[in-house]
Amino acid sequence: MKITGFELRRIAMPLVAPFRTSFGVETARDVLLVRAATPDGDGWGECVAMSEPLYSPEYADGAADVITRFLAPRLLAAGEVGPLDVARLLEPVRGHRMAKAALETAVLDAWLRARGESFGAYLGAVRDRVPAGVSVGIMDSVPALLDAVGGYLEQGYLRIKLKIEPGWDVAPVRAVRERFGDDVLLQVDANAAYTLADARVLAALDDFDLLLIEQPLAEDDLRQHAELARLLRTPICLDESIESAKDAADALLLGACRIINVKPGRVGGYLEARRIHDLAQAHGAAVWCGGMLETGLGRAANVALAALPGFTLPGDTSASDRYFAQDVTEPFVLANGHVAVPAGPGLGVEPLPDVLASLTTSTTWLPSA
Ligand code: NPQ
Ligand code: MG
Repeated sequence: MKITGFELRRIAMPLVAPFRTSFGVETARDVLLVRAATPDGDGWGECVAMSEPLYSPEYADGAADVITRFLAPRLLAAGEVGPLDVARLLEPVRGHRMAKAALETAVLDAWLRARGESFGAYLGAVRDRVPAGVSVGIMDSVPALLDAVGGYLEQGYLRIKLKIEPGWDVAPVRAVRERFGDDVLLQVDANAAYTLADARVLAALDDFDLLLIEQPLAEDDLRQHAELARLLRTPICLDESIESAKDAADALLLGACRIINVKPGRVGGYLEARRIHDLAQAHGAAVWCGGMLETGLGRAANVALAALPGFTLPGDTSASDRYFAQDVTEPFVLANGHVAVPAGPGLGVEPLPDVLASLTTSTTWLPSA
């Protein structure tokens, strides 16, 4: 497949409510979209980097720069490029996995659309819908949190994830358990806000029958996570620490985690994400699909990935309206707590042209030479 050019498009999406984590508060999602243009049609990829480097070292302006100057030129100079070629062609450039993932996804989408095959079919999905979890931000008060969780449970979400940080951990978890009972699937995510010196607070969470504790310690604290795991009954799940299938193998064999949050952007794309799925399955470890406040484009691919057989826990694959009043595609909706896996070619969804135009803040065309 010959790529005639890439279009980089920045869009600004207001959030329905501020989303607070241990690293900051977001009120809008600043998204970098990549469109791969080919003679057989277009493909879309969404870069999940935030506007600031707070979740990981990548950020949207940096991703746009590295794509423009170093990544897109390698693909545009390569002649015939298929989805399996992208990672190899980009491998000489260190890091920048979210930027690489956006390009690979755009190429894969164009290639699958041309073949009439869906993301789910290509990746190996075995379900036509996936159970939906929801990530609940840090709130100003416990009553406000209970209102938010109650609303999500009423909508049908099948699993609740509470964002935690030092000072907002045991009390909110206890309050949610007391109000909503022991049957709610409940887990927490610290986004690396603790150190091993906080082991006693984290061990206090063992009383609440959580599915997992996500990324309690810093991203490069693999050994410390293994040590913490020996002090807790609750399984540790890693998110930020896992940037590749190699990292996943190291973490599982070290005992640093028993569960992995798979985010395709963080690990360099859907093909590497599938390798982590395969590796975890062989190891008997559970994986689930994380979320980065994706638009319908990124959400479509995530939902397809979450339909693979080893994704045995509900993911952060929420409905579009968890984050956005207006999505760039037809919205993903909850039906009995599940989200449908798109069945059409490629991502199976397309940007709504008028909506896309109204949200766009800049467009850059990168032509092949
Ligand atoms: C996580 N996501 O699992 C992330 C972190 C996160 C759904 O909890 C803008 C863009 C704001 C990406 C806030 C969820 C974000 C973001 C949090 C990602 O750790
Ligand atoms: Mg996380």
